[in-house]
Amino acid sequence: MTRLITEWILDMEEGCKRRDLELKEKTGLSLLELAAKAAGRSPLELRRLSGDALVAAVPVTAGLGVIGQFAQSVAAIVRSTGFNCIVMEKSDVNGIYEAYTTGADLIFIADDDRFLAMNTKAPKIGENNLATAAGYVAALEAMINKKNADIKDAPVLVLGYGPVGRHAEEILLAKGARVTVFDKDPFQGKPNRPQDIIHFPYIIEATPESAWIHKEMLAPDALIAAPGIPLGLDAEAAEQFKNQLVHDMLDIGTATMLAMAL
Ligand code: PYL
Repeated sequence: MTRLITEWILDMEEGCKRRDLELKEKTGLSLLELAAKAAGRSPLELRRLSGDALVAAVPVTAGLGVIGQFAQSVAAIVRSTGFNCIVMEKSDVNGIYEAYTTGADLIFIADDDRFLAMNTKAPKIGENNLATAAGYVAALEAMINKKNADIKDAPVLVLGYGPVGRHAEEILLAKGARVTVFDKDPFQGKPNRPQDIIHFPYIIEATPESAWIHKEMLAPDALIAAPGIPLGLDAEAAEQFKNQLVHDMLDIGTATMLAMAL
């Protein structure tokens, strides 16, 4: 998993709104609608919950420590879906206690290994790898549906067999897609055939490699949902495919965690 850096999430407040509009254009769904779809919830139910739910983001100093603006970015994403979200001043266990005693219904916390949304009232939890995979598969499916096609029996290529890629494979198979996985690590037991990427119309790009996919490696009408950070497409490919590409640093994973855990 790539560790975020502050410069990638600095514009989260205003960036959220712009990305939400772009998501609606590409998928027909707002971030909240996409998260609800990914979590198997109804957007109306989530909107009803947003009226009185309180969400908290607690900075965590464990391991490599706090990432500047991480908790603030989580809060900005949660607020953009219509929920009230506070960033606790205290960190770690003290911050969790402060959030709990303030009455938070959901607490977002992340160390270097795990990013969670913990429900304080019910045994429900949002976990970022699973939520990101579900959110991006839902985005790919929505883009496919927008072209009057169906993900069932569709050939989908998953690039990268890490935690997100594995969850994406499982979710895609459950939807009846025909899944192929490429990974460059021979120990993952998956082939690595970059030259064959061009044969796939639908792609989940879940590698931590930056700018390794060039425009001539992609089918012209390819639809790409890219949870991997940094983005695997190089700048030229990202520009050429910008209307067929869904990618962000934190938004879809965080919103889907919220929908899964509330
Ligand atoms: C959750 C993100 C998505 C991609 N990589 C994951 C990452 O950067 N994890 C580390 C998060 C550390 C947060 C730090 C803080 O500011 O609370 N402990």
